[in-house]
Amino acid sequence: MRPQDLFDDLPPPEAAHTPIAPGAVLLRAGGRDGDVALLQAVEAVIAQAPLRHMQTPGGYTMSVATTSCGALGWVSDPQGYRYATHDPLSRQPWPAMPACLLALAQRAAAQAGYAHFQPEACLINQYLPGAKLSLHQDKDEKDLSAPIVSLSLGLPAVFLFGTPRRSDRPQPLRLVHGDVVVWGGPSRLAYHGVQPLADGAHGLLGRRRINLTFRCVGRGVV
Ligand code: MD3
Ligand code: FE
Repeated sequence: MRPQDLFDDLPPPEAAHTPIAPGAVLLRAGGRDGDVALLQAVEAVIAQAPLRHMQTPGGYTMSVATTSCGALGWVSDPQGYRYATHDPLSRQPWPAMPACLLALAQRAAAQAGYAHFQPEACLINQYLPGAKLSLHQDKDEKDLSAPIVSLSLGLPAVFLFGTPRRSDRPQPLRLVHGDVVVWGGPSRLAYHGVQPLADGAHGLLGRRRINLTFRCVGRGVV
């Protein structure tokens, strides 16, 4: 047996930390350690602030179900998109951001070169088979110098990422359970979306995908 055969099961080292676009870094399995604690933390948030299908200002109902934790949560209704301190369903403050989730986001941001990442908001998106997210930019945040950190859990999805020009053709990227992406610099205002989720069954989450995005909203609320 050749010595390198011993390592055939491992991904090449560069796979753990892959630049995918200017300012965007993929950390494969960046969220996989502590799986169960992370999932319990997400489920605890959802128990307090249930997932719901928000209305868009354009009059559509999103196929993705959303909720939030942290000092601010993302809200969409016929009046527009915004960040709010309270959950409009319960009229209570959003649940606090669980420490294990904040720690994961801060560790990922630091690995990608962003020290002192202090997100006030964590948006939780749930995709059941068929759910999708149309191409959009995230620009409701005042602080565009901070990256957005995303964590994918459950079923794999085909993520589409373009550039800050809507007319540039987006590139597909398969995101799987445990993938963490730090979207900063020139990628912060890139157009992006998610193709309709393919059906399947994930060992821990079942027939769904959950995506967490950690955001610095930048309105001096914390
Ligand atoms: C690139 N969520 O919630 S996560 C969203 O999978 C959103 O649920 C997707 O887009 C999801 O707004 C994508 C990856 C992501 C999130 C924000 C970005 C990529 C981004 C902001 C700028 C550039
Ligand atoms: Fe987005």
